[in-house]
Amino acid sequence: MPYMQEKKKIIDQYLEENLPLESQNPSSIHRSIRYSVLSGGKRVRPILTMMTAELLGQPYQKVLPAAAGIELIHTFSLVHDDLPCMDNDDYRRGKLTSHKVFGEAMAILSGDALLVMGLDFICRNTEIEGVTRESVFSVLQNILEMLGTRRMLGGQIEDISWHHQKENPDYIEDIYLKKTSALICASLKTGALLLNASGEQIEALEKYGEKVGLAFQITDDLLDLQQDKKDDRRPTYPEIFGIEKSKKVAFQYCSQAKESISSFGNKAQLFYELADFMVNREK
Ligand code: GRG
Repeated sequence: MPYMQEKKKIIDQYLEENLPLESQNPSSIHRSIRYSVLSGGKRVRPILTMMTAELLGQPYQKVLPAAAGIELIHTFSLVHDDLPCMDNDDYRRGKLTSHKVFGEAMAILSGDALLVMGLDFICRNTEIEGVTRESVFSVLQNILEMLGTRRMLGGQIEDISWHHQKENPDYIEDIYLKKTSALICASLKTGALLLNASGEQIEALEKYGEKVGLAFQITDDLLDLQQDKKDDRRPTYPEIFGIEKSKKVAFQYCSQAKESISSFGNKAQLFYELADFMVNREK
């Protein structure tokens, strides 16, 4: 999707220029932060924030600091998810994981720093002309709700305390809504809140985020299975329900996502394309 490539470049450049330099003290943590952030992520979440601004007829520059902040928060969750006490992964985005390169203590601390820095970047959105402090406060409230024990953190807790009698689609999808859809919804709602979208517009974007998040996570599981990447904690969606059913369900969520946003008419074209990208991607 050329639109995604173009926006990815913008967000990569913003991060490159706004993250503390390695030479800045304490340089060890800044080195590990830059290693994890500037390592080729798809930037789906900040792209969604920028897309929301454009959907509302506003320039993406109005939401850029907050969009970058969300990418930092996402990176924090990946660094902690990869730790030996969680997923115990050696590779992320095709490179050694943070704890493999910098050690466990530094990976924990750089995750912590990324969360704090992400919230700080969101606060910097008050410096953008036309964006009110009140709207930034609402964004922070929403992000904190989406990260908390009833959403992303709670989803991660359920994921690590998995037991087999819970192998039913509703239960797994509830975990996915929390650990994956929540931050995707927050990315969309951030753009909407900063630019004063209406209640109905916010509701449509949140529905889209929930469905697209489910499609995205089930596709993630399918890609892991294809690459023979095992999850030691629990069987993944396709391992329980089979590859064919998982693909079918992912496509169903993709079309439900598109339906949820149809009230925007032709202006939502990129959102339809992004939903398709979520289920057709190869990484
Ligand atoms: C929220 C306070 C708080 C703690 C975090 C560790 C943790 C608790 C949550 C982890 C949640 C997690 C890793 C969810 C998986 C989400 C997911 C699909 C990640 C992959 O996203 P991509 O494909 O990755 O967008 P790239 O590399 O492209 O950025």
